[in-house]
Amino acid sequence: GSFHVGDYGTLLKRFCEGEQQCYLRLMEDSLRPFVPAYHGVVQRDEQDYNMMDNLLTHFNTPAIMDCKMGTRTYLEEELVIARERPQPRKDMYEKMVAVDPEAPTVQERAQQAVLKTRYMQWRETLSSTTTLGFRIEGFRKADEECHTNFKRTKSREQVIEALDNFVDSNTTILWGYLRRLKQLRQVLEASDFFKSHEVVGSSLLFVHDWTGSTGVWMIDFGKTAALPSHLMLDHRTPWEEGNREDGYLWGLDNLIDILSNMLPL
Ligand code: 4IP
Ligand code: MN
Repeated sequence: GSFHVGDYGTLLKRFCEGEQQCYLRLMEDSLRPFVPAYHGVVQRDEQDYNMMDNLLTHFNTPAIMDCKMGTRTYLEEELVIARERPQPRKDMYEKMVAVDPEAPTVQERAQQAVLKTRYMQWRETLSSTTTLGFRIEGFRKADEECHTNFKRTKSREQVIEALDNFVDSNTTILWGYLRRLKQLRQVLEASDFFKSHEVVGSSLLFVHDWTGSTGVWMIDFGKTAALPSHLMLDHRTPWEEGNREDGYLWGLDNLIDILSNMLPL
């Protein structure tokens, strides 16, 4: 995989320059408490890695969940490339028919391949990404297998069922997550980093354990891109090609609303 557990509570993630730039800026931003601390680049067996805090260190056999945020999961520049130099992908065709044999078009079936942007859009509308602005990618509860069967988890009811399963209906844990997400929203709304970046394919990592500790952090900035200096995003305006909006805050609003409604009044 692209991860290794490093020494002294750190994590090594395969080096990506764009992600490094994000972490360097995030360490100077008000969002710092909501991302893993960044410790620079290290080399292992000829491969470079970004070194960061392992967020699980201070938990006791934690449960973890990855929610991919935003209404769009590919970059605008990937759309441009798809039009100028289309590169149909057989691996994505295979992933598509494995979930829904009816999904490919006649032309895609003939090629046995789909464009990446087409695959990503299909994943967005099959899941809750388009309708809620986030999707559950997977979770693992303490001493359990990973649950990653959420490609078709789309409706509000399906999302609630999955979240309730993840927290074992524990309202203390739910309160902890809700409080933290509301703090995150406040900080995001004022963050210089957030205003000036298109945040695509980034996840929120949820962590809790049986002691009742909870935490949520922003992770995965491989497709988070700095905007031209004249442009700023509000992360709620619907995306139209060219405006670079990502729907991140709209998705967070929906997630907060859903968790609030799962709690007794
Ligand atoms: C994956 O699709 C995820 O969207 C990956 O995003 C994406 O990586 C992969 O693109 C794509 O195949 P499934 O989740 O349906 O398997 P993430 O890394 O956030 O999970 P990118 O490169 O877009 O980050 P390819 O091009 O790496 O295959
Ligand atoms: Mn991810």
